[in-house]
Amino acid sequence: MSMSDKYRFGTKAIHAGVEPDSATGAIMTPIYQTSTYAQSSPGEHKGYEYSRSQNPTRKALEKSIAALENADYSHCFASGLAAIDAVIKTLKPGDEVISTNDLYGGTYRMFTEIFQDFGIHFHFINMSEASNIEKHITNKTKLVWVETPTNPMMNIIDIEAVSKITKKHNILLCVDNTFSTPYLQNPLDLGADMVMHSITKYIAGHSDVVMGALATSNRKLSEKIAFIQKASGAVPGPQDCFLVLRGIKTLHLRMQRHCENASGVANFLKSHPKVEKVFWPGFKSHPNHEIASRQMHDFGGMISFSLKENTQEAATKILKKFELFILAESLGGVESLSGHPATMTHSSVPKADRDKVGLTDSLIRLSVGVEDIEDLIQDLKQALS
Ligand code: P1T
Repeated sequence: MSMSDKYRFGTKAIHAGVEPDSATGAIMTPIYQTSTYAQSSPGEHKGYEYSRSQNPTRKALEKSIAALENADYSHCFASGLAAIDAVIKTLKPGDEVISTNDLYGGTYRMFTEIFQDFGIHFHFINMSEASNIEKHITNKTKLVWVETPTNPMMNIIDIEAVSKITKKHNILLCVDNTFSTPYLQNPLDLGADMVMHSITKYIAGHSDVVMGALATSNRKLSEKIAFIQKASGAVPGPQDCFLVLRGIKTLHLRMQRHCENASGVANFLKSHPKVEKVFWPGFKSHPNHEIASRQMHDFGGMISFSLKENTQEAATKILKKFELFILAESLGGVESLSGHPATMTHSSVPKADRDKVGLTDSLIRLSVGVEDIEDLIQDLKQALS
């Protein structure tokens, strides 16, 4: 029986992939800071030849992530974008991808400014209604790219409904699960073929690592990804793998508090007179609240909100006044962060496209950390006053 079948999430977070070191009994996975491995005779070795291909610290992490996502295989990359890059490299010129139209700006930039030039075509569409996908499918469609909740509008996409469509048409479905984390949502259990993470965020959890991962139970797909990982070479170093292994041990505890605090922050913002709209899937009024309640265990730690005074200046004023919500790119660390998507994370998305999805100039994104909620509310009160 595998770790995934036998244990619940918190137990897997602490134990999956990790065994006492065979040489010393060390409880924590050693940092195998080595680029290469001795061979007793050409081709005779202990399963490790060169650290771009395999490294024991990375292997422990890959096993852990596979267990958390109920996957058979996982592969780690030097960043979230490097993981996405590997997925798109499984395609060929002429292939088409259907992607959600509201997604991390860096993913959009890679799709439109790198891979489009290699002859891969991307259709960015609204996936709030999964059935909308079907009308964009052609015989060249090879991949559907889903991010849910989306960055930064917190739209929810019905993974199970999308997977029914992709299965019917024999198309691969990959879900960027960064905002949800495997604690809140397991896309493979809902029918996706592959799940992608910016490990940089909640999984590492302490804003000290940049890393990405893919997980799948499709052996052929895993072999393709392993080949690209080795042949393109965007692998993480063992020190970073160690830090992520440590971070994962508290993923379930951190996520509980992130969700609790985000709920408090969302409800505070909703009743504030300067706030126009709060984007958070936990509200019954969120258009896909019912789907979020079904496919996620809770609603996560990310919130966006717009202001009645819809200008960049109004947003900047608030962002500069925050004491705890530090103004910075990224999300998912223990500390609260704030961001201005229009000029920061999503500046590479053209303004017309930003406007289409509601990413207005006054939109502020919060990554709600695990501090004391009273202090976070106090910080919001003073910044909005
Ligand atoms: O930064 P990196 O580890 O390469 O991951 C890229 C990425 C992929 N997918 C999602 C949903 C993401 O949010 C990100 C990175 N996002 C930020 C840096 C940000 O501030 O939104």
